[in-house]
Amino acid sequence: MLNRRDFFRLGAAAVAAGTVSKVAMAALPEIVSAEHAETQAPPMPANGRLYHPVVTLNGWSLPWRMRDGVKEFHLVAEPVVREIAPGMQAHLWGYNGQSPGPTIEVVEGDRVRIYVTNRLPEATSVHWHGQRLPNGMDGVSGLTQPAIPSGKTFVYEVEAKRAGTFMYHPHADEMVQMAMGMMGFWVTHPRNSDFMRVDRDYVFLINAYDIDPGSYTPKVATMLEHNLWTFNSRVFPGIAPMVAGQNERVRIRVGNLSMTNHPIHLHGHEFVITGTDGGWVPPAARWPEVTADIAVGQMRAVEFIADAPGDWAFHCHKSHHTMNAMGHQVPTMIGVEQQGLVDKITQLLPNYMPMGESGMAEMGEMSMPLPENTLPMMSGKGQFGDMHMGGMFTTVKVRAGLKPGDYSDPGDYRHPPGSVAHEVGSSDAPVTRAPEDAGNGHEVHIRKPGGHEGH
Ligand SMILES: [Cu+2]
Repeated sequence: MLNRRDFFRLGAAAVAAGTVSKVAMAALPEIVSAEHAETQAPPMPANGRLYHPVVTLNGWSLPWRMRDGVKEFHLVAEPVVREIAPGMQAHLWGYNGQSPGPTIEVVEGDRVRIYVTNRLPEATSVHWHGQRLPNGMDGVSGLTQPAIPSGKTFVYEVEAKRAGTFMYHPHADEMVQMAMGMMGFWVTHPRNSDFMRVDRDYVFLINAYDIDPGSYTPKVATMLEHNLWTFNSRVFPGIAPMVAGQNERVRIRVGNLSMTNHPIHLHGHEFVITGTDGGWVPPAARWPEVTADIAVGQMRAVEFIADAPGDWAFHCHKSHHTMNAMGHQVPTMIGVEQQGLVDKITQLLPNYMPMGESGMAEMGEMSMPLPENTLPMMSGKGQFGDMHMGGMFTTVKVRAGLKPGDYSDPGDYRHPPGSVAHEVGSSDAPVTRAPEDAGNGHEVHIRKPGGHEGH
């Protein structure tokens, strides 16, 4: 966790490079960029109505300028280099230095003016997904406005009509621009800052990329067979943990702008769905879940009391989505002896990625050569060893005694003595056959065949 101030760079030099005249640009709000993918601690609002800011996972919120009672933001659509996880960078398109773009936070009733400068090589627009606004501010190029040409700045003016959770993304060459990472989060906080108050309020977007091992730019025509399944354009182990003090009320808001649904699963707690793109769910209509399936174009806000200390897994339940770059045409190699062949094959095919012969867990151990700028298919070390995870996986770290507003990683959970699953003395333990199978009602002890060490 780094202070957001460390990352702000006033973009005066970059502004001058655009085709908008310096005189016109001088009237625009300054351009603020983020240069790193670290989660930036949320500041309290500097002016305007009070609200309790959200924490954008591996992201940040865009500062505004207050002018004549209007909150003015400046988004810049531009090519960016995003670190997907340590060891891999992707050449994406995004906003203000990163993909996804910064989170926009306003309060119900705010008048909002958003300048959008296009530094992409093609026209774009911004659609404010889920908002009540004048039709001409809806951002659908061709339908509600001309597209924003390269080098030009357009302005959107809206009133934040409804509190809730929203997203923004282009509605111009959408397939390409969203596959390249153009999207962001928008939160309209309730006018009464105590309404639906929580202690921690996390937000992130679900997205996905198809970047061949050894390359940097997503293949934009891929519809489903992506090889990087991401939360806010990050994969495990690059996704920040969500920390919570014990017994705090936690909200996690997830928007899905990928091309398939994602059943998002939390360990160790039950949650309720308190919000969708359409608004807050009335208390009587909420039901408990441990997995929320989030369809394409949907947003879900889930809430729970973080009453169980620990490092709890939080992930997409599609097991292929908790892995990193892998070919999807790979043969199953379980049982095939290949260790001696790898070096010879690599001489012929430098990008060859051997697949496991006793399952795929060994893929995480990096004993095999990888092309440059490629993450292992699954990796991540926990305090007890390899985790064999990648993609859409992170943790909710619940600790007693965390200070409000402290979002730093508390490290590994220290388990109370005797509370961790452990090996028992013998793998030849007797197995008790169920009474109905035993015929005469007596317990029958069967030895397990082989007597191998079990996993
Ligand atoms: Cu998924």
